[in-house]
Amino acid sequence: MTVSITPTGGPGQPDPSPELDELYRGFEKELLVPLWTEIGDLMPAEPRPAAVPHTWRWDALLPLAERAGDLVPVGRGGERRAIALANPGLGGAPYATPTLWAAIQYLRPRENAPEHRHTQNAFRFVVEGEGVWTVVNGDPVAMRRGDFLLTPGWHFHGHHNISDEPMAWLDGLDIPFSHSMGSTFFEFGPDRVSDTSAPDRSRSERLWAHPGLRPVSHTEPLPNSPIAAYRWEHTDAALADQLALEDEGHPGVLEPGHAAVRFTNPSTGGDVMPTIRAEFHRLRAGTATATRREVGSSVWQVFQGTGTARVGEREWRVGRGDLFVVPSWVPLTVTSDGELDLFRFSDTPIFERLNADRVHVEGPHQ
Ligand code: 1HN
Repeated sequence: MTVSITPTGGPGQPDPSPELDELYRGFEKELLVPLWTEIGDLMPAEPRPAAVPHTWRWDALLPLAERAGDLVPVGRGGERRAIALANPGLGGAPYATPTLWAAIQYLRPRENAPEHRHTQNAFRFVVEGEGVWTVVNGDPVAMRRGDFLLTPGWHFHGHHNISDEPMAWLDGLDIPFSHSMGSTFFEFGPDRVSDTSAPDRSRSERLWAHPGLRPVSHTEPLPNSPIAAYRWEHTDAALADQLALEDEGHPGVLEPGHAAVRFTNPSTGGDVMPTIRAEFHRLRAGTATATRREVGSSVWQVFQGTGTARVGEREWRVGRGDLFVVPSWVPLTVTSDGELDLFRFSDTPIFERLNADRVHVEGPHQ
């Protein structure tokens, strides 16, 4: 590894001279870099993320995942048939953003993906299909369309498909964050998921997923939500009720025509996991959101409906399953055609914890 110092000239910079060149070669030899040649890049007036706005089409992802299903086995070693979104601004790394991993994972009929655990936090979101159970610390959890499922860090987990149909879903993890911070641990579990029972509800849901009720045996705050699956019927009802309340003249929606809910940890009321925020948004037909910019990055997936996503200078028509990335501080506006449902996850809890979060909202563009 070498460093290379380039005089930048301009205000506050020393005049070029042979002595200055010699000083800079001395710095390079000792692996030293002065602030004054780097400050413009290191301290921009506002965030200048390396990640760029980008979209991935479900219609392109799914056939490739199916083909991977034909050609690539699932088992010990590779662990998962997961195919990551690589942001074009991040040098080919399998990272959607500098902190977040997003992948399509594919499991064929009767396949069984081995158990392991890692310190990265993970979730699944199901845009279509059913038939897979993910077993999290021994608790079998059904995966069905619209469900949001948690695998917090250091929980053993494996997946198995009990059905005659393949299933694809979205995986989200904080892998890039963990990798760049050097905080990753990983451990193999059994080579196959051994509990292949297929209960309708997980034990975690039976204990924790009753509205506004927590077991009195567990009153301490937990670092991760103990709810392994947030079911679509609850998310859908919460969004529908927000819009119905708006119709009746009562508050609750995020902004006119825009209902939004956040998945929370019932033991704290905070985010589901320490590094990942997850939300669901519903826009009435013909609604434009305000234009928001936020510190931290997010990934969105259209669940149903069609509309337009404008991210910075980019604009795409998006529909079911399509994913798009919003880098830090890049403005986002979403506009619906008919009713539009979107799942969103972000790294915001990291920045909130570090007191580095900022949000800027520009008036609605209705
Ligand atoms: C993992 O364990 C899963 O459990 C998905 O489904 C994606 C990417 C990197 C490392 C572990 C899963 C992963 C992963």
